[in-house]
Amino acid sequence: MTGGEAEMDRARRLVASAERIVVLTGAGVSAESGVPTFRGEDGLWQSHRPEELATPQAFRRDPALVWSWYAWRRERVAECRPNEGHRALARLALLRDGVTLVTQNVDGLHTVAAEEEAEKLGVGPEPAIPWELHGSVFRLRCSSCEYREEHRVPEEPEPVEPLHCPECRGLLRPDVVWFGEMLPATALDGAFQAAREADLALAVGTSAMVHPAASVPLVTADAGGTVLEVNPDATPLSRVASLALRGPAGELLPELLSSEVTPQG
Ligand code: BJW
Ligand code: ZN
Repeated sequence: MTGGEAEMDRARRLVASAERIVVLTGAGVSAESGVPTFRGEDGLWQSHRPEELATPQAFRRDPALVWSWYAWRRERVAECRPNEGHRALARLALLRDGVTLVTQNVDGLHTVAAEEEAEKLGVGPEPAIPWELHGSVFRLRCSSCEYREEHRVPEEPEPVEPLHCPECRGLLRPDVVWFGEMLPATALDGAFQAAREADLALAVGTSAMVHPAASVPLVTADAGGTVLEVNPDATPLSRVASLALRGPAGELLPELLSSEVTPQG
């Protein structure tokens, strides 16, 4: 057995022996679907400054700039499909009890995978729908009131200026979480409760730089659980991880989870 095979074998045993698993994903899980990451060599932050685009101050300063950047990303993401990594995680959550998916991604690809894999298995998708800690580019919310709406890519080109709220005429904005903003309370509570109860945290494709999301696996570790990382590169989580599988999630997750996600009998 090579080093890589021995590690995969250990990782598979960790998954098999865990009663409750919390999975935290980041942009890397969608990289093989064609969604750009944030901090890598080809990441979005190489060509865009986060503080000019992903803060409430940026939106107040130049709403049209922020609006059009998200319209561009929404169009790009709408063309992407879940990869084998999303699908393996969806099947894990659908076929085993005690699995909670938590994502920082705003691309909705875990939900598409949940719906498509659930349909193949003839079950409901709910157990594989993730807690979305940073929102979704496919929803808008009002910057002044509580109004929210679904927002798919329109047939016509997107307007270049933000739309207005039908209830209060305030500016609509993407329903994502910018730096300095609170995360949605229900998702945050769901994620951290799962993290406290889990005996295994699987951290996939996240640089683990952005808190509080990056604390999810740390909470599991603090409660005595094990952390398993899937990422081509080391991250701040690597020091608490019992094991790291180094490589792309779209290849490693199906291998890691194959015995879990193949329906028996
Ligand atoms: C692969 C791969 C392959 C490649 N397979 N892997 C504690 C300490 C210091 C600062 C803070 C702290 N707590 C809070 C803060 C402040 C701040 C923060 O964390 N700052 C740090 C950056 C220093 N946090 C916040 O502001 C948060 N809010 C908050 O704390 O509110 C509290 C509050 C209290 C009281 C009043 C008010 C507020 C909010 C954070 C919101 C983050 N938003 C963004 C944008 C979302 C919308 C959008 O998409 O535009 O979320 S930023 C961006 O980073 C996005 C991501 O979800 C997030 C994480 O990035 P992720 O997913 O890890 O991606 P990358 O690109 O960083 O990494 C990709 C990884 O994949 C790499 O490791 C690759 O190696 C790997 N990879 N290919 C597997 N094929
Ligand atoms: Zn409003």
